[in-house]
Amino acid sequence: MTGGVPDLTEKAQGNGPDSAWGVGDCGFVVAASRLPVDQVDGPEGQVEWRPSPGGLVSALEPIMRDADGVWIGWSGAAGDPPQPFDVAGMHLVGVGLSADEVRDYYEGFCNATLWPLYHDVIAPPEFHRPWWEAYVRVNRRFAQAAAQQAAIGATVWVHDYQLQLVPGMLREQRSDVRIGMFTHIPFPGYEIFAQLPWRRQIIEGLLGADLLGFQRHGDAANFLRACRRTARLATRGSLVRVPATMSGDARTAVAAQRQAADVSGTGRDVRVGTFPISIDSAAFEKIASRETVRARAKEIRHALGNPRVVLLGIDRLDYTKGILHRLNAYGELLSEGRLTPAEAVLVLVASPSRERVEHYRVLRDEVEVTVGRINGEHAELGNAPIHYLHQTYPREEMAALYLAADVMLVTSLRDGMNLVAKEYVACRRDETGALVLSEFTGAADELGSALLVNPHDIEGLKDAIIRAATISPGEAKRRMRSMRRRVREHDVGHWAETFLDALEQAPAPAVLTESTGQLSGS
Ligand code: GDG
Repeated sequence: MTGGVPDLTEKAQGNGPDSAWGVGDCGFVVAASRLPVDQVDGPEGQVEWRPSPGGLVSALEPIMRDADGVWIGWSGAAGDPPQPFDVAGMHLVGVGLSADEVRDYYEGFCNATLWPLYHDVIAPPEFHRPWWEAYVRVNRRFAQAAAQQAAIGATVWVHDYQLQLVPGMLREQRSDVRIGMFTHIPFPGYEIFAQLPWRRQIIEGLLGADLLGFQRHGDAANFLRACRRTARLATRGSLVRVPATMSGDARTAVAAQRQAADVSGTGRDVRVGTFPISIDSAAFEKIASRETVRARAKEIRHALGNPRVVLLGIDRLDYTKGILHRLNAYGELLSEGRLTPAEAVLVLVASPSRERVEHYRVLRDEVEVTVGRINGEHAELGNAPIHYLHQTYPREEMAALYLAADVMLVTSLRDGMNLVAKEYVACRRDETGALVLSEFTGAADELGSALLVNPHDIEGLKDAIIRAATISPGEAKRRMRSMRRRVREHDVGHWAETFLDALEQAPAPAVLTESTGQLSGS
């Protein structure tokens, strides 16, 4: 296949539907925890849906339209799901979550167990059996919805850590479908992953896919190691060759490194690859070149007092993003007089996120106390060194902020990719600006011309901020040019295309020759 659209005429050889859940008529199905829409109030108070801005939607929208695909997801509100509906040429099918499931599955197992565990336990993960039970229940509901939509021989693309059991559950019911799974967040080292009481079930669930995609080689390697360790712990399990690793990016010419591991006893080949996600670079560039957006960027600088250097951080307010490390480094630079509030201003956009989860509430308090302390110590009347915005902005305003900023600060302690770094680069059409980028982001693998930092090393971070704030136009241009080339050529369309191409090349779905061979005894 070329062009990223699955060949929907292909049918699995000799595989009748063996599903108690039924069979649909859709050749391409996406399952992601959220539907790609936001609910808004219509003019007469009626419910309306608007496509939510985001890279995944813009990458998949054309593919969904060409393939007449269906997107399965949760609307974001507790209660019954909406009836299937169409938005922007996409067919959307809602999966409902009760209020208890929002608490136990979404806020609990997804955001207070898996999220901290997969981000190297920056916050301690919590393990609760009722949360796990809700995770199993909701994953089964998603798998069932996918089975009911997928035609015989369909391609099903499952997304992220919220749905790791879906590939295995779907495979049990539908041996005819081709299943791809992409994990947007890191996959942790085995010593951390092994803490999870349900690690074996997660590995089994993931191995239901034909192709598993990760952001970085390290994530894929961690997953393979978890497979091998899980297999070793199993008391039985027939010989299988899984998984084979491959590179999702042919142009980087990383040779496919085939590995064999006796893992699951499923009798199927599973492939594992690295597919770094990206943004719709052309769309960002276009927004950033609009006259209104450029004028807004000037207005922002003016509102900040036209300082010599505008520094910018934009993140969801999440403990993985290293917001406190960034604040501490900036605060020390002010205390030491290496930066003054008159010459440098930090704009800190921290969009509200997961506000009902305890760690997020604590983090918000810590960030706000720290901002208050730094501003209290260093502000002059009418001249605050930090402009803190706990708000969400339209994409145009984001682009204007990117244009207004001389220095972009991305200081994540752990981040699957970090799209903000790529968005900043895409907006800098005049090749100015400097990106300070944590080496613990997936983006650091691709944007080697950024000023790479270890955010735990506050002295190193301070030096990098000063270096970025005083960079020569020539050096900034050289660095930005090379990053822009990468982001332009490897956009989100390229990502989706390479993943779907690789999925199509995975061995054809086969009738299982033996039992699904559950691993046992971890
Ligand atoms: C996960 C992984 C991986 C933020 N505030 C506003 C807003 N945003 C947009 C940004 C960017 C997106 O949200 C955030 O993406 P990141 O990649 O930075 O981070 P996560 O949300 O943690 O995403 C991450 C990603 O999945 C994709 O695989 O890169 O590692 O953690 O696009 O622009 N957008 C608007 N207003 C805001 O106020 N419009």
